[in-house]
Amino acid sequence: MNAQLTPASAATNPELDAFWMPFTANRQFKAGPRLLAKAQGMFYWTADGREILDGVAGLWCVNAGHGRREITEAVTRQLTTMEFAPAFQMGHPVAFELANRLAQVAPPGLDRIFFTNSGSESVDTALKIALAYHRARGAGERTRFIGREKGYHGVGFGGMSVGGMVNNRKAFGSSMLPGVDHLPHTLNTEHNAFSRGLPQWGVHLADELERLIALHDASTIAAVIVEPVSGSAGVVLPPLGYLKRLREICDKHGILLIFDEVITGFGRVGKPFASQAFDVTPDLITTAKGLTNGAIPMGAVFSQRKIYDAFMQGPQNSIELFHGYTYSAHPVACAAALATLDIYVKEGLLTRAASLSAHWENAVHSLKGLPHITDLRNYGLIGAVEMEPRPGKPGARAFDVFLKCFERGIMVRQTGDTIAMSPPLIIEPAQIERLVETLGKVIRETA
Ligand code: PXG
Repeated sequence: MNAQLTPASAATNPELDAFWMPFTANRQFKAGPRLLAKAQGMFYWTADGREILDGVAGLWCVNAGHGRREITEAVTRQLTTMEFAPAFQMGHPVAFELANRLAQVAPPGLDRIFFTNSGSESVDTALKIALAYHRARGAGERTRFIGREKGYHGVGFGGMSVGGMVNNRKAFGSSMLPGVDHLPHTLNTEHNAFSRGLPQWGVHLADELERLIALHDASTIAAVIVEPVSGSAGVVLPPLGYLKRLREICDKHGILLIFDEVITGFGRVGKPFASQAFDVTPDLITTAKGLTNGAIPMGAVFSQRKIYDAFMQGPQNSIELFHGYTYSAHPVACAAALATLDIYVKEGLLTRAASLSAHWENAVHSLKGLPHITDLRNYGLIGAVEMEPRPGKPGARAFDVFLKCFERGIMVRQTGDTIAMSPPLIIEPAQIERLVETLGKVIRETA
């Protein structure tokens, strides 16, 4: 670690200038940087040696905890054997092995896997597959997408367009996909504040899809894309029965249903995928993050076999889908994902959140009554604390809580006036206590 990059000297440190940081208040950060230098298990350590309990699995990705030796070894082995191989008109065994393994944990029927390098790429890939699928079946006029307010589907032009987080859209003017409409979001603190688990109220919000279909006509709509549980917008849960209702409406009108499981995939909600937890099977699932435990960038789109099969026509030597990335099925990423899956299966991590969720729920809801808390939400190993905004300063209160939490040795996420938590799935009950108690103390102090 470069000694010059310590927080004490960083305020005027020109070494911090060149990195244009993503989704970050660059000037605020560079005036008082929060530098992480090391990680193991449930913890990070800062550049100046402080231990930080990881309450967000990095960014919802390090599900098996940090520093997993098996992943390091698999990556090292693959790098020394073959660091790269093209996946265009060529193949390598690790990619096929990984796809087969993923097909085994996928919800029924979603056993055709397209590899990408991130959640954003997975989303753009799924949207393109949806368009091309309809076209391949003679329904090329199905070009519209329906997303949802507060949805987050990454930052590509496709994902941004179907997404519904205003700040992620407004600087980019009209440069959105045409023909996109949005369902209303399902966050309602008037009816559902302090719900434990899924909110009871709001299944009727799915019927808004019928309204949008009536407006645009089903024959123009390719797909509906939603996160089963949205994370980035501050943890928005589906009301009981809501996702099933969406599925029914899509089926009725021949519209594909895409679940964006970039955060819910790989055990976050107590089953391998949220699709299984909610017992709703979409046509396409987008994933990334937990796929490789965050160790190497990788994403994957899970497709119903019927969709893949619809492409397998025409001359044998013609390319069926004109889409892919240089690093699709990168061998090192594949090796990381295989080692990650081994850990998940061996340690029962794809379902561990289910056994911890009652404890987690009680811990999160123990914060009820603290100053300025307007809602608490939880599902699987996801939790959110919603705070009343300071007058005229949206986001300021939760940002202060986030900063102070870091000083006190826990890492949480702030979005708007919501604090979100999504710890590694290896978290122990005593660490849940520590996380939530520290957060509670900070909230009291910040009041
Ligand atoms: N879809 C969903 C549902 C996501 O949550 C993406 C797509 C994009 O993935 P990439 O790999 O392109 O970033 C995401 C990303 C947060 C947070 O704190 C969430 C994400 C990213 C960064 C922060 O909630 N999700």
